[in-house]
Amino acid sequence: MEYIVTNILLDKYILKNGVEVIEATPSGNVKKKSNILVGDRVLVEKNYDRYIIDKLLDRKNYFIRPPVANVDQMVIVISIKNPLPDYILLDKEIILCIKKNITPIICVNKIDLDENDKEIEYIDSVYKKIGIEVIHTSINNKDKIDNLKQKLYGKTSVFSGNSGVGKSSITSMIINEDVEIGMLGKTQKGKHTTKKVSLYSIDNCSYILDTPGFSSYELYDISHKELKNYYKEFSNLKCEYEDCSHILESSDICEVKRKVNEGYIDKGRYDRYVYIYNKLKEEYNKKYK
Ligand SMILES: Nc1nc2c(ncn2[C@@H]2O[C@H](COP(=O)(O)OP(=O)(O)O)[C@@H](O)[C@H]2O)c(=O)[nH]1
Ligand SMILES: [Mg+2]
Ligand SMILES: [Zn+2]
Repeated sequence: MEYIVTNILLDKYILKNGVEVIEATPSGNVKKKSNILVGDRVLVEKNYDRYIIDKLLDRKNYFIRPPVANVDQMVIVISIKNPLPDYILLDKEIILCIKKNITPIICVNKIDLDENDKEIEYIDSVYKKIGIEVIHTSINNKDKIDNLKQKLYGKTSVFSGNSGVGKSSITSMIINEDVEIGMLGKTQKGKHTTKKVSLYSIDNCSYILDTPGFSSYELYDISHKELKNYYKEFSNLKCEYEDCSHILESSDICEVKRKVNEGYIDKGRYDRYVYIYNKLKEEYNKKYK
């Protein structure tokens, strides 16, 4: 039978299939070959009264920090104020999602603070245009949180976004349990806590990861030269040079630059592209020069 790994406690694996929860240990073979992660799908055999993990099924994706496999969705939480949106972080998370084959959903939170905020309009117009779903939430509005909850159905999701945007508040409403609200996340610099991650089960087929986000080091695997491939609004545009970085060339020969000048591509997205490009290039030069 197939199960999903929801917790790992030393050498014990807590597995779930629908309402059934069991405890299992990996066979010697599985243990030798691979490191089982939370989120993994495994096949289990019963040997007398013990459950043995016989096989680790192929993964859709996996991460090292936090150690988790088969993430379907990332709910990227942004608040319209307190704190203001961090658009560089948002764009980086989207790049990571594309790289790891994860569906991003942008969750604009704290809309109770100002329903007509200009940030809401900006996010709606720019990000829907590049094919990303945008939803609005407030922890004071149960219908809106329920709407988000429906989007999680049947999937394994992770919440991301900077500190204070409302990740813990939203997730505790979704799972009906207290998550540390108003506390600093566990990702402060220099504090590499070894806390094991686990999956919260919302119903019998939907899960959320109990730790926010992924460390940005995953992003730094991308070379600056490839970065443009992660921008949907650049695809199908033909610049004079095929390897155009869309940065140095003039708008006579760079179609992307022309579209920015004409207002078809959002200037903010483009400026952040240049910023992230330069950061990746710095990283690259540090490594290889
Ligand atoms: N007005 C308002 N405040 C919120 C909302 N969501 C969260 N907060 C507040 O924002 C602060 C940070 O929330 P928290 O869930 O800890 O954010 P996290 O750091 O992303 O986990 C807390 O004081 C929450 O009460 C919301 O929708 N509206
Ligand atoms: Mg939190
Ligand atoms: Zn170009």
